[in-house]
Amino acid sequence: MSKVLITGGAGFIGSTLADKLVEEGNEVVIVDDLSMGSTENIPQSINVTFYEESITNHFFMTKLLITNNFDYIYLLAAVASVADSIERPIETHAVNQNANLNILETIRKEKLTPKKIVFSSSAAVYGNGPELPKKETSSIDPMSPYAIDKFATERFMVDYGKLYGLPTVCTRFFNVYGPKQNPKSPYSGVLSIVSDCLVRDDIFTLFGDGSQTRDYVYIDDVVDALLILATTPEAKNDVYNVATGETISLVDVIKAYESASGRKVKVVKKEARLGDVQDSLADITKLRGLGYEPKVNVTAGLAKYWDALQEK
Ligand code: UD2
Repeated sequence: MSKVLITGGAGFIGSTLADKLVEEGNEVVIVDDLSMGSTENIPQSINVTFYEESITNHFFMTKLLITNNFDYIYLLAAVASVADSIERPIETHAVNQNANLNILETIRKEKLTPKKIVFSSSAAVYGNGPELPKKETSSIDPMSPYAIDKFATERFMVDYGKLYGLPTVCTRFFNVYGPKQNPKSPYSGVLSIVSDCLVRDDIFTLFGDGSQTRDYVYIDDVVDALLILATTPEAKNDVYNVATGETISLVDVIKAYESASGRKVKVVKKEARLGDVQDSLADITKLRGLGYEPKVNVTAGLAKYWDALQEK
């Protein structure tokens, strides 16, 4: 049994990871300010402790880290909105970078001994470069405060490893989807918005012509990737794409969702969003080298997603 900290553990990815870790008999501590997450997502178990706190509360975080000396630390808390970071760059910087740096500093200064610190970064760091698929060595071009903070924090993670010997690893998530993803913001993952429209019979606004492609990765594969990265000692002080290595256009993914749900999506078209990336696709050779293999293709993933929504 390991003692695990998940920041952002009430959110979409963090809470699904928590489900899995609890199922495997681990003790899980969650810190989440509920800005995007929800207590409903958190697994009900005596092995879960939940603190409603922001990771920017340095005093709280420092004390928590020292008292627990966690085996594994997953840093998933973030203001995960590019638009928000453009509106409020200083506030989002405090969460997306400074709070994580404080965690690293506490671990270093207090000589804590986690087996792994996993930081969640984003495909946003690649920006709009033409090279496809994106390899971890592809050029990066962070185009928003969000992407800048993700990239800079990756560097802190990697270099805290090299400078001070902390075992860190970073994930560059592509388009993660699945149950528990919060559709409430217009900048939420598109498949959570489509799901919400299907459930409520609302109209879905499609930005652009629908030909834009993404590498949509199902949440269960993402949880697998996180566990592999945490428990593989060679995955250290490095960065990994987390995706499927497959791409599909927005119109096609909507069609696939219509087949999976047996419903029609009502679509209204609008101008493409400013700064929208046309195509995104990951090269996942590096993660595959650690034994990762995505198991859920888009057809299967959308069927699972729809089933989960029906159960709710
Ligand atoms: C993802 C990230 C974003 C940033 C970006 C970097 C998510 C949710 N977003 O944006 O934070 O890291 O990658 O490249 O992971 N769309 C619609 N209607 C809607 C919503 C979206 O047509 O109501 C379109 C949108 O314009 C885009 C596509 O769907 O072309 C996917 O949108 P998204 O926000 O899910 O993901 P993405 O890759 O643009």
